[in-house]
Amino acid sequence: MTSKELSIYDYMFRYIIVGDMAVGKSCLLLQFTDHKFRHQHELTIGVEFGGKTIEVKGKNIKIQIWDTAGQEAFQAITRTYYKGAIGALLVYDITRHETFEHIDRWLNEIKANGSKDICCILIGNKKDLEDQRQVKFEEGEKLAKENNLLFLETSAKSAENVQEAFMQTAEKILEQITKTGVDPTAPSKNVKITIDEDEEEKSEKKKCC
Ligand SMILES: Nc1nc2c(ncn2[C@@H]2O[C@H](COP(=O)(O)OP(=O)(O)O)[C@@H](O)[C@H]2O)c(=O)[nH]1
Ligand SMILES: [Mg+2]
Repeated sequence: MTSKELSIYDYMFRYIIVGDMAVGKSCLLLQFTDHKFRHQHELTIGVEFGGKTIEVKGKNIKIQIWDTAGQEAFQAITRTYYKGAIGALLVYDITRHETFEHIDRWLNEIKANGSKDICCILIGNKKDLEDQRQVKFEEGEKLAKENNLLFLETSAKSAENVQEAFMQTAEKILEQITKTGVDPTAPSKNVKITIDEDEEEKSEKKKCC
């Protein structure tokens, strides 16, 4: 554990990463936390975690990230995964247009299962593979605007915009907290890792950001 991780933090933000299989979710997480890139696509069953403390506007913010770790293949992500998350990275692969077409579906999942305060960023990953691009920058930008999402194109390989994606989201969450005076990340609202089958608010549709 580094000294930075041990330092006291002002807020803890839990993020989730969603998107089709192999768009680079786990690589984005690894690049953010460890500044590393892995070439192999690893399928892990369950949920993977990553965390790092960053400084945003003078505040120490511990970002804890949950990764779907392969469950996206079976569309079996449980509601527990979404509960208590205040940030969401919606990832598609700029070299596979179908992954972009599925963003709507992921957005609906977040709206149906996530908190109404969740702040979402749309991410077009694999920006380094420009010669294989199937999704134009403008397409991503337009979808983000329509749904009130932040937007960035990233490369988990070259690290371009990876830190920024987490930073920009944290900044927006912090802004929201400052504006409303309500801290939606207060410990009582955070979800512990338990099987939670309650049906409260199930049918309620929620807005993203
Ligand atoms: N060129 C390139 N390859 C990437 C990038 N991000 C991920 N990959 C590759 O895409 C594959 C899937 O990545 P992974 O993070 O496991 O995807 P996940 O299923 O969404 O978690 C792996 O082979 C990675 O090496 C990127 O930004 N650029
Ligand atoms: Mg993965």
